[in-house]
Amino acid sequence: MNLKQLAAEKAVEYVKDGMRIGLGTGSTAYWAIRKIGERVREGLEIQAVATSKASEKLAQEHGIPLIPFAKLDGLDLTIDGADELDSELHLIKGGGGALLREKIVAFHSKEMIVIADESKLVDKLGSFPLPVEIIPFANEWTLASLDEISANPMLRTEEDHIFVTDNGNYIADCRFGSIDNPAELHRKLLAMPGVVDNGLFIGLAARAIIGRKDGTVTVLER
Ligand code: DER
Repeated sequence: MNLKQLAAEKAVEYVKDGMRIGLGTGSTAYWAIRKIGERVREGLEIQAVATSKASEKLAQEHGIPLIPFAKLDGLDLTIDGADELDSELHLIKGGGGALLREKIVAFHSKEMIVIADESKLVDKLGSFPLPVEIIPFANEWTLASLDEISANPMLRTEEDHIFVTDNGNYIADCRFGSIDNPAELHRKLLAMPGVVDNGLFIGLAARAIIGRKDGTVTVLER
């Protein structure tokens, strides 16, 4: 079993009958969706929403019942990965380009459990470029605004074209270097016209489940 699978399957132990679940996005969340699908086939009764078109497709393939947002007023638990997490469970997410839907789903969940292999643990956020979702309109000016705050933004591309998120937006991968105050940077970015959201998840995750190289799993709590 790989470290991502180890963490993901431990997190799925927190899923109980009757829960409304947010399904994350990425290669770690993949294992959680697989395991939830297995338990659904064994009789687990849950309702779920997905944080990306890719996870929606995966959930359907695994027989997980997806419910329209209009029929739910929130979620009990979201299980999702991260690109980096620090000791206060501040996260950088968005490596897979799903940060906006992931943040909305996490925000409306009673609990968010982060799942990761131990390589994602950092003392300070910022080694991983911070994904910032921006609208296409005047993106050149938004990129210039990001550059003015030392973001060193790079518009994300996929093969030979600009990467477009599930929401029709672009992603600027920003290299701030070590981020001393993630909460302050998060606020500064949200105030910038043209920026939709960013990959800093502050105060959303209460628990992290980490797969360790020695085959153990540790649970970190804020
Ligand atoms: O795009 C995302 O936010 C993903 O959750 C990402 O941060 C983690 O992806 P991984 O599990 O494939 O490393």
